[in-house]
Amino acid sequence: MVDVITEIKQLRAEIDQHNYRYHIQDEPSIPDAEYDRLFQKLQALEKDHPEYISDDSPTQRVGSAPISGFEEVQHEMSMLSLDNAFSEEDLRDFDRRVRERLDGLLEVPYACEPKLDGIAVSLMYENGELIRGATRGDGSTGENITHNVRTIPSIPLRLMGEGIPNRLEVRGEIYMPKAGFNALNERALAKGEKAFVNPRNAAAGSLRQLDARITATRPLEMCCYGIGVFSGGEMPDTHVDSMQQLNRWGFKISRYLELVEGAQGCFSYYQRMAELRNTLPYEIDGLVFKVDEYQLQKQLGFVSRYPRWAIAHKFPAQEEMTQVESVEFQVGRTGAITPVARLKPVFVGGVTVSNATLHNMDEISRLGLRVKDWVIIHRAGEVIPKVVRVVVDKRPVDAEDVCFPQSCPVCDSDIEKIAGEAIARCSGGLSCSAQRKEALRHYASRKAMNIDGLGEKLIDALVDKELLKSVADIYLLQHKDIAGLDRMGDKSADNLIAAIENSKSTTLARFIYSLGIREVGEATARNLANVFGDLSAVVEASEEQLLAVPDVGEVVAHYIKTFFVQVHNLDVVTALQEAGVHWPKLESNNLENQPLLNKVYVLTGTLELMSRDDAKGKLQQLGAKVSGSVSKKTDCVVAGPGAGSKLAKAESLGILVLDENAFVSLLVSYGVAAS
Ligand code: D41
Repeated sequence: MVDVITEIKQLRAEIDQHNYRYHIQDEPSIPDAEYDRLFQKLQALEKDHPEYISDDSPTQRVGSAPISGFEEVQHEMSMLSLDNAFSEEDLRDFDRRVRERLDGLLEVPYACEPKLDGIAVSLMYENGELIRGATRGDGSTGENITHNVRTIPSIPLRLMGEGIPNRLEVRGEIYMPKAGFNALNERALAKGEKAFVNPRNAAAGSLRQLDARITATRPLEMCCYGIGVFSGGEMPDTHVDSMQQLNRWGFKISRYLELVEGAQGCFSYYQRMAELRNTLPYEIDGLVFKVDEYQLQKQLGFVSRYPRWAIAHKFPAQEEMTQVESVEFQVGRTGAITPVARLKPVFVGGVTVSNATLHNMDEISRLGLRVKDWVIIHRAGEVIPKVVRVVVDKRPVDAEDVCFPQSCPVCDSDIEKIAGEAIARCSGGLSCSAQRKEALRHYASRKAMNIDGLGEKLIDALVDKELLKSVADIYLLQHKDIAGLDRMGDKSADNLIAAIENSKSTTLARFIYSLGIREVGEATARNLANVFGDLSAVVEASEEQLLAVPDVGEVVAHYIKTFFVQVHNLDVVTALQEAGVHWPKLESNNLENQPLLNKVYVLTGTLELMSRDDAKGKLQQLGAKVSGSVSKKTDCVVAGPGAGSKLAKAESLGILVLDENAFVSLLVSYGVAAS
């Protein structure tokens, strides 16, 4: 039987090890329940033997009693700032200055890392033990936040491993991951409290607590970016080696830390990270490039507060301010009435934005938005721009409340709003020209019946002239109806008639998709076609039978059933078939015939033997899901030439990667022809 203190120490070491695996390496080694048992055991032993409680015990992270105020901390070595580069040219200038000062060195090795959007801090360790945490402040004086940093799980209370120096100052960024930020705000709103504006403010607010028990409930993380004071040990020679050493001592470092050669290496890193930016679980506002070798850093020195050996390359802003000129209401394909903000054009996230959806009235109330308000627009990656908040301080005196229309703004039909649902709908159905236009647009779209030339403007004109009352009317159109409309010449009219004729020969999956049943997207349509094999089986299927189809849940099953019991819908389906729309008969494919059922595939790079849409269709036919981004859930990545960050990510996660030839062989092995 070991004595209590030995048992306590063993438990602490074991828990620290699991913490390290979980928070630093991102690879939990035991289930949460098992971890909780170890933790409770340690807590119980410490309760019985309070004389053995020590500051570095993992049980001591819950937060101590409130302090009365923040003390000032003088940094022993000042914490420098970062100069910014906003363009490729700025970065080239930086690299040129570096090389000039290094006697014309041709290629400088740079350490590259993401620039986390958080709060810079300094952590002081003496003989391996955390003795002080401080904010960067103005670089020479910060605030003592030891009580708060001690609650952050990715900050070690005691260093682990070999070669620990007598004194070590670790510098890094404390930030709040996006998911934790969203959850925190949801909790705040549910309690009627104010939400934080962004993850950075939430992190700052959490560190500014006098009561560490509050900080302990905030999802904060820390990632290291440098070393300050270092004595009584052997300091590595380069930035990358130092970071790896810190990682072995128990700190989190960026998984994207990389060593590249010269400005060209920095650009290529920039390109890859810009693509990854929106898929990261935390916000970054740019990248940091650092001359890797300390010897060279020393030679370069610094000017005022900026080191000459490092630069931050900022990404284009994803948030900008602009003014709402008006709020209009659009009617969608399913009658949903959506408020849209018309904005003074603003350049954000790489494009000029002049409209942003406001989703529904609840969203407008949540934002507290009035017409003429100044607002913050967020646009990240390819997503639709969003109004994230109103700048109330800038509200003009003549700002007006937004009035929801009393009837459909297009056809004047009554508006229906189901209690508890945020969305209001026009009750006019296909008698509402807006809904008819949307239904026609959807029917003719590329992934539906693919009628080239039947675009938005032409549909508007044909509906306004009452030539198109339903999608079936498309097949009654004649040359004379079209020529002369919307700048259509004879030739374009001929082409359109030919495209309409061509569209008659289609597939069952496309046909089902083109009907525009609520929530039935391409993948669901394909699954319905595969499972039922022919249209009458889909029309007649019960809700239970529909539920057996991959991707179809109760709500979707209900929408499908509702669609096919309505006589006017069945009339349109019959009219389309009578007009000559047809598809090859499919063998009804029960679920066992989908060998890739629920497997997640990602396509990247250029495919040379087939189009991306074809590859996607074939995978879906075999039951696979095709996703746009690589994650731990991905089963396989098909990579053609030019594949970039997705391929790199797949390789780093150890996911199966196929080139196009191997992919074609796979298809053939499942009886699917390559073209
Ligand atoms: O991720 C960051 N925010 C980050 C900040 C980083 N990756 N590296 C940094 N490196 C430095 C130098 C080169 C001065 C050691 C930094 C910062 N500084 C920094 N953060 C706030 C002020 C300066």
